[in-house]
Amino acid sequence: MDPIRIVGVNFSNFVQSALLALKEKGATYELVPPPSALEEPAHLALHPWGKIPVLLLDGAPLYETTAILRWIDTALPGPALMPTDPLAAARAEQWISAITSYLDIHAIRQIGSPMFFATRRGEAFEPPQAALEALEHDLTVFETALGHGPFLGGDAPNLADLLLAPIVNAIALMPQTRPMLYMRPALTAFLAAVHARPSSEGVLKKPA
Ligand SMILES: N[C@@H](CCC(=O)N[C@@H](CS)C(=O)NCC(=O)O)C(=O)O
Repeated sequence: MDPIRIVGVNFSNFVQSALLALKEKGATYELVPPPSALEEPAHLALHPWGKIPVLLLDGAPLYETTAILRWIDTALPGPALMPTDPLAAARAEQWISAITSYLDIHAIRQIGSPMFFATRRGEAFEPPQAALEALEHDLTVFETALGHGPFLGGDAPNLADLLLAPIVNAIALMPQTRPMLYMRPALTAFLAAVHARPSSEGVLKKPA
């Protein structure tokens, strides 16, 4: 088998989740850049919706982050990243869906991404008020969920935690959202626990 390749860039939260999962499994991998702009044919041949990450297995693409995470967890040796208890597994699925359907949209698609590209163009960016309000709500829910932490999975991270970690890290890195995170002790402890794991080294930029 060829080495596991992740097509993407290291500042994407979903790419970071895939890399964290591979590192938690102790797997070796290569992060390779997309073969073209995401909307051009070479990349669309790997991901028809023009997104990252894509996992390349002997050249064959697997896309959508949750599918990639599932493959990493079930195909590779190393610690299990999903609970076996049916209710705990369903609870982790609940968080995976909430993170990708709500938190990612408000924190990254509506704030982080446009801010990143505006900054690259040398332009100012003010997060939309509606996105900030929705993010407040999301963070309040996750603050309660992490009450028995430090992870959603308890003492060790599960796949939901690996999706949550890059988004919470991005919130900590952005001056406009940072206070919303550090006013919440469970989310603050979650981020500290994420950075205490070797898997985060070289994947997640440490907030100052
Ligand atoms: N549903 C996709 C979403 C992936 C996604 O939105 N990736 C972002 C990077 S974090 C991306 O490709 N953005 C580029 C774009 O939308 O043009 C998944 O779960 O993998």
